[in-house]
Amino acid sequence: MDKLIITAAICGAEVTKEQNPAVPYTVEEIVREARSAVEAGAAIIHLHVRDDNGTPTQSHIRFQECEDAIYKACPGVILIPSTGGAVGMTPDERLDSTNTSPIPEMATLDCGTCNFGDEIFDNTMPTMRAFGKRMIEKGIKPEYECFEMGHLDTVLTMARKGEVPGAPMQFNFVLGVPGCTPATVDNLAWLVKNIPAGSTWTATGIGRHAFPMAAAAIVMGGNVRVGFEDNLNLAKGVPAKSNGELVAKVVRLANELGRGIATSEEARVILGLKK
Ligand code: KMH
Ligand code: ZN
Repeated sequence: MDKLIITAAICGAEVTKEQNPAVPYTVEEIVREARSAVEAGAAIIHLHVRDDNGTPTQSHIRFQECEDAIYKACPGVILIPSTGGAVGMTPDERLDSTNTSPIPEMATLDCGTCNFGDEIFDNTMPTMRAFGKRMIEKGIKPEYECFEMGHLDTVLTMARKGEVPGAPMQFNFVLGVPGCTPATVDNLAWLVKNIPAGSTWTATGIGRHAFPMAAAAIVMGGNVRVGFEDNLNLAKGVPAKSNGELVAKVVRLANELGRGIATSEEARVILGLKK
């Protein structure tokens, strides 16, 4: 089994300091959280950015500022900027995060429309085709985010038609978003069973499902995402003081279960970013 790649989703677009004061908004706070996650064992940072007042933005200028500062603090880390942004943003607005220099190695590509709590996360076929075209043109490897079982079939069909980048594909199964596919081992196993041979995958459990999904992924040979975007607590009623604390808990689980932790360079090889 390959070493475990841990992704830290340090910020997200929805969570606030009112929910957990360690949620980062400013560039300095984002760097602090990225550093804590990388020092704890994360190979990848999934990045959303905010204005200083906490408002989510997809401005490439803000992404550039944050990415430059993160690379300086955490040399060699893999960054996966979000093209999901926040619910309600336009496709053009969302894609602006890919206009940084250097061009991102990877970016998320969300694989279908779904409920998202009380809202709708809109990912129409034309939107996804536009995102796929951009990533093919720019040589960006997508992380295919599936929130629903049907999202997998959607993106596999698009890949067969050449509308999104193909093999080797990296999937992130985000399970437990209210209104979407529940975070169960059965659901995760079905998704994993149906990905093409040679693909890689990550499991993300939302809220209280974060660590059960992490444990499942560790033993199933997948990879794990944790972070404030998905879960604010280290345990029931215990807010995490940093993203690093969430990553450290995954490292402890992996150690107990005998799975080594990948560095960013090792993750690049596992993900096919580097031969
Ligand atoms: N903020 C969510 C609506 C992504 O990063 O690509 C979508 C999201 C997915 O976070
Ligand atoms: Zn995200």
